[in-house]
Amino acid sequence: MLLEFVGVDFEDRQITLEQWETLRSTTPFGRMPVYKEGDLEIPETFAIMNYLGRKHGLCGDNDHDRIRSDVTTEAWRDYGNRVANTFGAQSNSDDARKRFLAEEQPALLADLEAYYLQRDTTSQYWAGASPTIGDFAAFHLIEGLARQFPNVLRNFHALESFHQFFAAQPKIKKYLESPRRPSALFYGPNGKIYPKE
Ligand SMILES: N[C@@H](CCC(=O)N[C@@H](CS)C(=O)NCC(=O)O)C(=O)O
Repeated sequence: MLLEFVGVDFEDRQITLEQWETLRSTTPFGRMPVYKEGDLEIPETFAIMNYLGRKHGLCGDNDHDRIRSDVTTEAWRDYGNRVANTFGAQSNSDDARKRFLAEEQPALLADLEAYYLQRDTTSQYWAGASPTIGDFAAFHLIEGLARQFPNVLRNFHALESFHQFFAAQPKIKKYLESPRRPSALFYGPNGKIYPKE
């Protein structure tokens, strides 16, 4: 999404699980994603985002905005990890999943929204007056949330409004409407993590 936004030509090389068995040992940590550009090979999502952010001016214009962008990125990443741990682990009971949706998720989203509302700018970006990688991290997770649990965002008007604002950025809008967009942000046969059917 970040590469689409800055308008760089790239190949999104998605692979099958079968191909992964052979490729795994060729990656630095046995994990995807890996970003390649000439001789550069960067593992770790946020190292990749930071590299692209620095290269394309999406890391904030001053320390204040840089910090807000990083905090936004990390806080949404934590939220994403909680979702993945709750729904990804086979061992989790249905009760644990229901509890996450009823209690933990609303509390996490309330904190994230409170942080968003603390910004000292009239722009709708998370950090300063222009886009930063924090916006991409936030949008990625909010977009997943909107697909999974469409009703939840209705309780978080500021997050919902950011979601609409960012989705309407011309480059993002074009990407979201294109076949280049992956069909599932999370996993499951219908792109749903819960309920699975
Ligand atoms: N910290 C890494 C985590 C990467 C990661 O866990 N990737 C998973 C997919 S989301 C993976 O490659 N799993 C395949 C495997 O472990 O074989 C990042 O943020 O990029």
